[in-house]
Amino acid sequence: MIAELLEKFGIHQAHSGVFAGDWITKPGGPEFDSLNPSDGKVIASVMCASSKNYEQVMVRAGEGFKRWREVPAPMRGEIIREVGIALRKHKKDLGLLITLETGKILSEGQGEVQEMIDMCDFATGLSRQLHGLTIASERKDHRLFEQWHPLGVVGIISAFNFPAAVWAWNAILAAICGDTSVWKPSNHTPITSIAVINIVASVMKSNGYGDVFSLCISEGHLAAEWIAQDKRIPLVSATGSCEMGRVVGAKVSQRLGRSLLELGGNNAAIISPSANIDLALRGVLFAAVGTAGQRCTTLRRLFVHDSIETMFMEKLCTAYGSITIGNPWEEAVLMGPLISEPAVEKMMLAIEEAKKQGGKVLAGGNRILGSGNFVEPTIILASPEMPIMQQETFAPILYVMPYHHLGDAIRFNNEVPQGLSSAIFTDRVSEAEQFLSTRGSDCGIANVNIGTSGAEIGGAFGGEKDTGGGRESGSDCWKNYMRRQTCTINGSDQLPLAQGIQFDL
Ligand code: UN1
Repeated sequence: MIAELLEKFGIHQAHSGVFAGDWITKPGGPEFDSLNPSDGKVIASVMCASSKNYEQVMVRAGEGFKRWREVPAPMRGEIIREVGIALRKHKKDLGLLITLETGKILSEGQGEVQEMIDMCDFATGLSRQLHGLTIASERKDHRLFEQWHPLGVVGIISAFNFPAAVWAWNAILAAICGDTSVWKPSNHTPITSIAVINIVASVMKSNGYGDVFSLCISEGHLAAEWIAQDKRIPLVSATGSCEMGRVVGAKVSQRLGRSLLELGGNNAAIISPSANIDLALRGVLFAAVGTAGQRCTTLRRLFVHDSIETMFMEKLCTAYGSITIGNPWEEAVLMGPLISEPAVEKMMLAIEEAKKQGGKVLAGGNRILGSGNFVEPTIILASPEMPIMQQETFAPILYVMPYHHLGDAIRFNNEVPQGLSSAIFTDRVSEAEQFLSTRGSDCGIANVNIGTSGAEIGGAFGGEKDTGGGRESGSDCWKNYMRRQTCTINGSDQLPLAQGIQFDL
């Protein structure tokens, strides 16, 4: 089954992890294995880039940029439309591969490919809308306007949990904008990145632009460092932990490059006494347990009004007890494994630490013995003052806290370093509005009667504070991938100066 799936993507036992318009068949770096988190077995191995191979990638990406930027944007859109069609054809298999390598359930694996397809459709439409403003000039017969030009080679550093969709947010938008990109994926999910490149490269090649999307898998973080330090890369988009973002952001800003950071979240939801309880339960369950708690948007903190706390928590604990945990390839399974053994250890350490700080485990709390990185989804009764509340543990741990005044719950929501996603469940307009007001949630995403995760691609995605401030995917995020040029044309035979300055001889 696995061998057949790999065969469909042309992946053999040891595949090159370096694509520079073509696969570099024998790259100079070491080889490593991608492990199936459900059983610890090797899926396939990958050959890494040496610094010399990285140079080859950058040279091709740079040359590719010079040709690609000349293609009119709507024509680029036509080609990206074909990429979307190819992804539709491979949706089932690519989704299965994502499930295999990340451990996310079947439906989420398919959803991730859908997110890529949505990006292609969005970008195709956008290809006719990369427009700038015309601004009234203060000078007679002058025309003041903005135009947007392609930026160059964009660096993309992505995480294991969305090994394909987050690449698409960045690479597809970058391509529509006339940029080429070099991708350093997570070393937990190299096979998915090879499959993605295989799908898109065949479309790009048949259109004569095979070097728009490149890939550089390295030993450890090496390629991320190469990208962060590389002056030829005007924009580095990085998704991952706050620690990673601090290092990458500092390196990129040191050379005065731009970075687009989408880092950790520590997302909260508030359950008001007026909430539709069934809806809130379903929203909380998907946000806290979906993807085994390994989304940056995962619900980590829950503030429940004290008047409904006992009832709500009973229902939630019952629901947790009925989650089917197991091999994500099986239809009925709702929660697969964590990505790695160290991830399980981190979760167990966090639970121990929470207990020391006064937390009480209400559900779950254990690893599941046997092969694979399986754990029980966990609920811990906590209080906002516990230091562990400030930190993101990338695992299905939900801290629950009662509140009395909505103002307090909003304050707790905001009193963490991260600022990605937030939600309130309420049927009272005044509560929803308070949550969305300037005194409300300080996060980049604020939802009403929807959980914290599962954003559509049409909106701008990202968050404030330690989440890094970047915005990716929909809305006007394309502007990140272009350079803005302000132009003034004097159509008169006079030379009036702005601000009324006189400078005559
Ligand atoms: C991430 O976890 O890095 O909103 C991205 C969501 C998904 C994207 C998550 N569309 O949960």
